[in-house]
Amino acid sequence: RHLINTTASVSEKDSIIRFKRDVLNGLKASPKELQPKYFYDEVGTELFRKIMKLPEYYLTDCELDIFQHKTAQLAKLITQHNEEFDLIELGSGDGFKSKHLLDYLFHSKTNFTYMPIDISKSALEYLSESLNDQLPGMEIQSFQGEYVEMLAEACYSSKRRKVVLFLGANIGNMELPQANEFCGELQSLLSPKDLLLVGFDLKKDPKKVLAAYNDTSGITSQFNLNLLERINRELDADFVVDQFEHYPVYDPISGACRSFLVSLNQQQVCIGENQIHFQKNEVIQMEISQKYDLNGICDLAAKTGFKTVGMIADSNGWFVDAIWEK
Ligand code: AVI
Repeated sequence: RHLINTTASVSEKDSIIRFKRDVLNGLKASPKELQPKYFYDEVGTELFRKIMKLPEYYLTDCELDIFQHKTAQLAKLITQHNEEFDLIELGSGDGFKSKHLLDYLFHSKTNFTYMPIDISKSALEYLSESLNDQLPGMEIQSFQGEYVEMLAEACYSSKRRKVVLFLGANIGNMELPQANEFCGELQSLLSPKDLLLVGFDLKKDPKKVLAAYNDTSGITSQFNLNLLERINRELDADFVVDQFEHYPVYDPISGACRSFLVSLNQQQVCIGENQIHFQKNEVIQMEISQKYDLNGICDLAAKTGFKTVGMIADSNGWFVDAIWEK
């Protein structure tokens, strides 16, 4: 029987309070910043689906290539101890990559429960429904909320070995010290022999990287600007969105690809009872998409208490899924 139940971390009212607090703190800071986790309301989730289909946005195709064509290799690595396990996915989205692995495991009669965690309620609903159709009988328990909080919940309800998936180069949306801290937190929630599989986008031709965040059809620009629209919708604000312009940059040495919104004029924005002032050309830092090299990945594992047990790359060698054991 299909088991779907969703645990949510905070009430809708609390999440609005957190959103407002983070937005105001970010816009009162210098330089101004907004947190990329807030991109993913319903409109943003839909725009990100479009980004993943863009010809310039190679990341998704690369990781899909791994999940589609190296499924047996992946499955072998994660089922190595031949025990039942819980497969927890952080930031599952619509799960279209992991579905290849789920399908493989399900049809090879592996005993596991799939536990997707996502900030987006609509993505989780869509995922549960589609899995219900495609893999009827697979056990699913979903968790809506922030990664670490919900992973703690998932670990609390899991009584078996755990395999945690963190795909899509989501780790790239953290600054390096934050990624260290995050992996350390995951490590402390896991038990010896549990696994963590992390997707990393690799450093490559800088033009290729930059183009992925500067598509000619302007979807990535809309994706960034949607956060201002979301603030207008949810926090009673009055951003004039066409007074801001998307500006991405890539530094091939550090591997940091960053996106900014530039204020095209001096302007004043109200967010509820708060006023935020923008100088002409002042920027809001929106997102980092960090690119790694193999040494950086092994370093991160070692520093946070993991042993690298596998690295699977796509056929171009642009992206890797690293498998780490606690
Ligand atoms: C979700 N994350 C890994 C994407 C990335 O590539 O950093 C988000 C994104 N931002 C702009 N395009 C895609």
